[in-house]
Amino acid sequence: MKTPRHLLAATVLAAGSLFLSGCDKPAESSSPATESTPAPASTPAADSASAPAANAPADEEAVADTGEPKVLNLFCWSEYVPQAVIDAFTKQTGIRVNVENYSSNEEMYAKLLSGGKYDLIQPSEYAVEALIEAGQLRPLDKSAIPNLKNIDPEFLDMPFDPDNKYSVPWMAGPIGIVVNTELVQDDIKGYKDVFQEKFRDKIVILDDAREIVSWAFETLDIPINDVTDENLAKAKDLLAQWLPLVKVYDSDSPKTALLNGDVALGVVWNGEGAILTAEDEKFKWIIPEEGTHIFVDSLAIPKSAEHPKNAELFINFILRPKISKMISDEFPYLNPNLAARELLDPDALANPASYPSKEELDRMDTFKNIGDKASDIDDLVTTLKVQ
Ligand code: N2P
Repeated sequence: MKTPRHLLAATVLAAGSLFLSGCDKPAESSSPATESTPAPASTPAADSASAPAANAPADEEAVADTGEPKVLNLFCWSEYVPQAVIDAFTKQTGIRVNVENYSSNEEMYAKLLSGGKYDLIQPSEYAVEALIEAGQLRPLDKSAIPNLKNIDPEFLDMPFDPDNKYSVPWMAGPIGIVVNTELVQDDIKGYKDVFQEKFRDKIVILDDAREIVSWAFETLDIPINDVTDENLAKAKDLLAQWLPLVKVYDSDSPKTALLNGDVALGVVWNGEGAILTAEDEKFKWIIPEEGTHIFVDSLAIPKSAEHPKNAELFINFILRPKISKMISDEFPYLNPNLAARELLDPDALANPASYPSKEELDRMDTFKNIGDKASDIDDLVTTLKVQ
């Protein structure tokens, strides 16, 4: 039976050198991380940073002083890194974390290559692949990340980053459908059931061009990485029917429109689906029968990072079982940290949105870097959205 690793092992690295055209020319303007997360008043002084906080909510493992200025510029997906985890890190290390969020890999890639100064980023598998090909990542010092041992071997040594030279898995999961069964009585099985005229203005979907096109490909039985002009033209015809039906595009918190009752159906990240189904049993999670893919999001350090050792300290910190559990408790994606999973509530582990069955995983593909075809996808969806 296939597992995520086997699925990924079956993929072939794409040859494209650009992730999104137009992003290859670094500009003068930079996008520094915001300083919206000042150190709390109780932040320990630099010389006491190696002492664990007295009331730390997590492991009491000692923390080394990296010798770098006490700053970490973190550029991460929205709704993915709990503030409590950042606060615990600052409390234990004295390192202030500046957080800037993004809503797509393409946004992250463009800002990084435009000169953004970030110490740690959170790319998905195809973005890791693109960044490695572009020479934008810094090799990890594994001796600073002993907690890597906690990660499920199935999520290590994946084809997008053999031997985890540059990246450490954060969370993973598929995209799926959420239905408010109080508002929709139909038996929804796949995308074709969601995108129907009768559900016009009752649908929320991710605001992510690569995702949206992949759903059309899956419906048309086209491999999700086979992004040719011909296949994009086929997808365009289908998306021209689908997208006018959508009420809300939201990659940050698609659950909100469903919780508010603004919409009745969604195509969302698995963590969002898990929150909804745990919140109210009227929400049902469905793996689309046409197919879906599994994303594997990682932490990685840009080549241009000014505080790479602080970044490695953060990576090792979040790999602690209790810290990783804090992440899962707030953002219930598929956690590849086996030591953390042992600490999770049985209900959390039984949530089918967070943890798909082997049979479901068996059918999931993964995105690969498609080079400058990414800009064709972006253009296609942008055009159709304003129709
Ligand atoms: C979290 C977004 C998940 C990213 N808000 C999926 N690659």
